[in-house]
Amino acid sequence: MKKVLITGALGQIGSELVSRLRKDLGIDNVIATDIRKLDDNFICDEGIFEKLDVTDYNSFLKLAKDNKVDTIVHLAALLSATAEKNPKFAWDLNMTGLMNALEIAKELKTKFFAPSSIAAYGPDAQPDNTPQDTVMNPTTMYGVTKVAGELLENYYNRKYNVDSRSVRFPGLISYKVEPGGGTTDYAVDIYYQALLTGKYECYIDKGTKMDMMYMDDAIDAIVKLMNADEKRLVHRNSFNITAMSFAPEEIFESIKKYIPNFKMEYKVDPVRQKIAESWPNSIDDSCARKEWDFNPKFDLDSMTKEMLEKLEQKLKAEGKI
Ligand code: AKB
Repeated sequence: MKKVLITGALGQIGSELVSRLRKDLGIDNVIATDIRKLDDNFICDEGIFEKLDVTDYNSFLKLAKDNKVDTIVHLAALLSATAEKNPKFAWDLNMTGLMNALEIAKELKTKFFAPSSIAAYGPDAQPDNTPQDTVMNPTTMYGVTKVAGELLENYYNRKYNVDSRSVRFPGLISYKVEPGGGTTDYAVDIYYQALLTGKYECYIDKGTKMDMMYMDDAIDAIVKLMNADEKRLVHRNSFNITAMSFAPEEIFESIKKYIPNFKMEYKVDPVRQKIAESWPNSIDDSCARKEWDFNPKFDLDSMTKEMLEKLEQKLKAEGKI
């Protein structure tokens, strides 16, 4: 990776990946793009930013070509809960965007990364320690686009030799930019509410376990996979990766170690609860560990410590606490 174009760069992953790659590759070697305009939420605002609708093939191609990029990181997509509200739009955006991005990667011979998700699995998959290669059968539109996307990325690799690589991300937890429209978002909201109000109303039910990861580990994973020796990769699209698996009561207990008066009650949202129940409790990421040395650093308690410290600083700077 020498010069990278990132779509969805104002999102939760994008904003942190842009900062990291600008540090690694130089400020002018990361072209950040998003359908939204640049605003105060965009942390790394010094380098190149272009407005881009990923369903507009010609504009997408022109941007990649004019900037002579050698890597495309395609992050623009709707997440699970939003996709369930508008499945047709989710299919159109997630699949047309991905197909355009892959066509451009083929045309310009670039490397390629687009994330998949634990949402690629459905209720037929073994729920605990879910294997890398097994029955998927997702029951959400988001999951359907993720499985289709994985197959498409493998297809472009086999047929056109596109160097496509991907991971199945679990819920990602970070303090810089909030996620939007996901089922795992509660695990970010809970830290905000712990600091802002001291109480949290959880829309996911007690006992519902899902895989999660701190954003630093997620960004490291993208960089590590993209730099991995191709000869070691048995899999490509997509590797299971996880750092921890917990239910709401476990993250609540972890926060209580630092904020003893923190309170939580449950007000379950049936739509997001159903999505969460259709996903694994915990996935097996041994292939990623073996094939490209994936090795996350944060567990639940070390993440909670860091989240509360960093988020408190941020909320203070914004005058919110
Ligand atoms: C979501 O909840 O939709 C995402 C995901 C697990 O892909 N965070």
